[in-house]
Amino acid sequence: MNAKKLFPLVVTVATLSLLAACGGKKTETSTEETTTPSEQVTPIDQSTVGQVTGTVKFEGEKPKPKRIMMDQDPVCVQKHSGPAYAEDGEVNSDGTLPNVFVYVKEGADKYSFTMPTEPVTLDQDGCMYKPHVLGIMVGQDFHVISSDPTTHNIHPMPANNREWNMSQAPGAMPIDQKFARQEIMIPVKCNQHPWMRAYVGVMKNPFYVVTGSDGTFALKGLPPGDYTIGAWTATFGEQELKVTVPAKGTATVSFTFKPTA
Ligand SMILES: [Cu+2]
Repeated sequence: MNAKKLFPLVVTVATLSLLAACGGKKTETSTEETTTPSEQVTPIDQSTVGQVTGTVKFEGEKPKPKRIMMDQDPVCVQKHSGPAYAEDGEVNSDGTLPNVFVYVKEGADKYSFTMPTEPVTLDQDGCMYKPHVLGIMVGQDFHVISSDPTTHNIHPMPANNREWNMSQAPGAMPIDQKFARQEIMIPVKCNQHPWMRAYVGVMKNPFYVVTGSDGTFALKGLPPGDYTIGAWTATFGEQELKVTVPAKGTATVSFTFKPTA
């Protein structure tokens, strides 16, 4: 009888130490003898997963597109057949928003995830970042390339990760970096071309997506349960909504942003 009572206690203590390890410093390695960390997270049952789908809308007067003047670098100008415009503040013609980072903000911490082996690529093309907004997992390879015959300087400006900036001359090797901690969002600038801007969402879970020209999103493969879904925009602020994902089902939510004062 005593042995039976002891067992749950051991599991509880082990779980707490794992939570502590995940919450902050990663330098500690668990020396827990009774169980290994991989046994303490909830595996995802792929036969019951559902999804969250929706649309990000915009209501009110659309901001005027902001013209970018690239005159300081003729190489940048030559890559554009007409005027270039900033992507921040853009509204799709159907009244939805592109470049919104939609992600599972709360509810996924108890699961374990496989790190994608393929890198996330950020290209510099026409002195613009492509893509403008992107998601990446903690520890995943961030692969920066240039399609421009001019020198760029990639400079992420994190609040919760190591800051770095590196120059990339024409024909130089790609730059490969990683982000060690979750952060929504890290702005990236170019020290050579002040208009260049990208945003990187670094996530512990793989449930994130960036809206495109139709403003829709789908977060797939979610175990049934309660989640907080976040929607981040560079210009119109952030929102969050709570949803319940049914087993094998779909929860539908929409976000509506308004012009900022
Ligand atoms: Cu640049």
